[in-house]
Amino acid sequence: MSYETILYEVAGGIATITLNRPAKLNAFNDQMIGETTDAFKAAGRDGVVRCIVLTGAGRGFSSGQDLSDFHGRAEAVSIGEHLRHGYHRLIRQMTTLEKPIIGAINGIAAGAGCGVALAADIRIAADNASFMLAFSRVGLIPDSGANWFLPRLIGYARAYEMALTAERVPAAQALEWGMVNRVVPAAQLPEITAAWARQLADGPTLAFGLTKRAMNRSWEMTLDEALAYEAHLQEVTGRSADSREGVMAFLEKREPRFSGK
Ligand code: LHQ
Repeated sequence: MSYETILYEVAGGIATITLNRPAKLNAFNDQMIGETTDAFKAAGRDGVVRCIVLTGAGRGFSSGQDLSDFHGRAEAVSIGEHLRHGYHRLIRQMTTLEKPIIGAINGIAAGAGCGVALAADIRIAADNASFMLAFSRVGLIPDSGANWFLPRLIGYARAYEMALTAERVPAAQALEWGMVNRVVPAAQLPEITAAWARQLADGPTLAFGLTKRAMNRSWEMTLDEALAYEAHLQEVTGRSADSREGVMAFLEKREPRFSGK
């Protein structure tokens, strides 16, 4: 696959997608939205891939919509259509991809870049990274799923405050609020992300994927519905090779060797 705005690499069962427009802090133009969506689709379809890492090149994760790109056609383009055909496809591709996605947040994640960061399953942030709902600075409401993800992660009052102030939330604050899973020294972000990705890629991928599905669907379910759905999915994992291997490994007092199936 050849991309121009992102880098896509698969090694050792880990797909790494690097947003690669560093001169603009990896602002999203149409091509980068499309290529990132395509890369997630490819990672989902590739049976070899068992974990995906999303990060940014240079000093930013992503500064959101490329405003210079959009400005020129703002009169002609419907923002709603732009979202529906662009960011929404990307966000859905990420949330329905049944493999763990790690967001390695290497710098600022602003606007739609913040929404995309929040669509990852877990986030490891560099200690100099930050999150910013920049939208109100340009007279917009948060989009790219931020209105959905953020109140669930950090609660309504903090999420709304972020939208109102459009101020940067530093990594340490994001950790305290529950927006990220870990904060690490910036220089160690690649190595710590790689170690975590390795661990996930060696795990029971089917179970990891169905856990993601069960947790994401739980938001729209009653407890009874969620219990029924869990039982349904557990029928699948319970018959899997990795479940057999996990039980055997326990009984034989050794580490499991999961195949992902
Ligand atoms: C940029 C950008 C950028 C272009 C930095 N675009 N060039 C959806 C649908 C449709 C329409 C609109 O929006 C949306 C969703 C959204 O995402 S709305 C929110 C869009 N994003 C923003 O409003 C953030 C704009 N950027 C900033 O406020 C700052 O750049 C931040 C706070 C992210 C970083 O500040 P600094 O670290 O001081 O960096 P910088 O501002 O110097 O940026 C570096 C370069 O990147 C600079 O270019 P230059 O040629 O002067 O070096 C910026 O112009 C460029 N850049 N963000 N979104």
